[in-house]
Amino acid sequence: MKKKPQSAAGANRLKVDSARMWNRVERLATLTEKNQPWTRRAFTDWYVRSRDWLRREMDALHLTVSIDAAGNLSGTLPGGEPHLAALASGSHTDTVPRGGRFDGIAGVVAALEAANVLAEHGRPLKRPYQIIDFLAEEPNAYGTSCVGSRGMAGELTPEQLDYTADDGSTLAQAIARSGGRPESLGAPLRSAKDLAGFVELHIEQGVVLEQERRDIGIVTDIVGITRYNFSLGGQAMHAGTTPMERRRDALAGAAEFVVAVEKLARRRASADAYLVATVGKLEVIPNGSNVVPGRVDLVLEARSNRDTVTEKFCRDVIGIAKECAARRNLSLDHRLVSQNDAIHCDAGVQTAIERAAAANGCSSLRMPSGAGHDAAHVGRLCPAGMIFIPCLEGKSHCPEEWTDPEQLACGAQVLLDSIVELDRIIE
Ligand code: HGY
Ligand code: MN
Ligand code: MN
Repeated sequence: MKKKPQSAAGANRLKVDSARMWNRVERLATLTEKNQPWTRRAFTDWYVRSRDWLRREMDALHLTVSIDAAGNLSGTLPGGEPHLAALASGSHTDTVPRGGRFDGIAGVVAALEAANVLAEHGRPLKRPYQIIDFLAEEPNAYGTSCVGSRGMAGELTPEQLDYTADDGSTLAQAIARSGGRPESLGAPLRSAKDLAGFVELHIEQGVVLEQERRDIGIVTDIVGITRYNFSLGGQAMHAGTTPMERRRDALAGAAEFVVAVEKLARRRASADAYLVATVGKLEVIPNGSNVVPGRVDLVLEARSNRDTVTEKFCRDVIGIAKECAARRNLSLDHRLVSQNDAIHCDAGVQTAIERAAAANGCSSLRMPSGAGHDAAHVGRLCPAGMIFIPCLEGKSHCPEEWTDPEQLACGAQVLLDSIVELDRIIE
């Protein structure tokens, strides 16, 4: 990022409206599957309704609203020099099953608030400012997470676009249903020519800021995430009449595999290589209490800030699966679902965030992200960074997820001031 000399970054005259933001958080929280708070899965009716609401909010601010080929919904506020590359902020509004009200949503609401304040002051930026709601950030019926931001970065593969959900539709069809143009995907949709910088606000989804009593996390790195589907095949049999030695129990094999994955991840995690591995999704077929499990489908994900560590871990885990299946006379299929490398956040963006936090009297801390984010993909197109705000006891991906209105307002003010600062210093 080419920058002008930094001047004293005083807190600027533009102030976010905390109550207005909180109203938007509460409005979005009503758009959820009933009796499963909070569940708004990508590509479902509730998700379509939440995007319709967001589009109306953008229209009300007279933003130029569009959906790109990857299905990302964006609103653009013109700048004083419209030919300049835009500055952008955003996140996602889809949730995990029975997730929270802030994961992704806080970033979209804060980005919208920045547009709201800028619009109220009649274009105080040189550059266009864009708010983006990225399509399907969470893993969904089509396997791949970060669908919209991967698509924007030109990272969606033909195999991922062909991935077929249980209802027989493909990811490409789901993107088209969301207003995208999957036939135009493949190359990056944006470049530094039209995107000068990107900042994403997100709840930390961890306990560091709360324990360190800091207001703002300045994200230094975002982990890479690799996801595999594994399918172990045995033989469904009567649970009462099949002696133990005659079984090919797919779930017993899967259980041994999952414990081995956990043990290996504990051994491989180290001070200089963050590594976590999880089997969070597992399906037993036919899943009857009196049937020896005939098949198990599971998803394994591994994350690290060092790509070579993830690669070796996944290779070794596949070896463990093959050995376990052979010993138990089970069949084994495995398939790579998605993979993205770790990314370093732009140093100039980190500095702008740090200065904006200081100008607002907010304490801050530089830290890595163990969660994946859309910024990890946008960061392959332009200088990108992230602002973390604390969340209660680090809880996330659960209904107990919480951040205070004051914490959200503090983060949104730092976001706005970072955007203003970047507009000033990027040449
Ligand atoms: O899974 C993640 O890291 C993100 O919350 N989708
Ligand atoms: Mn999430
Ligand atoms: Mn998220």
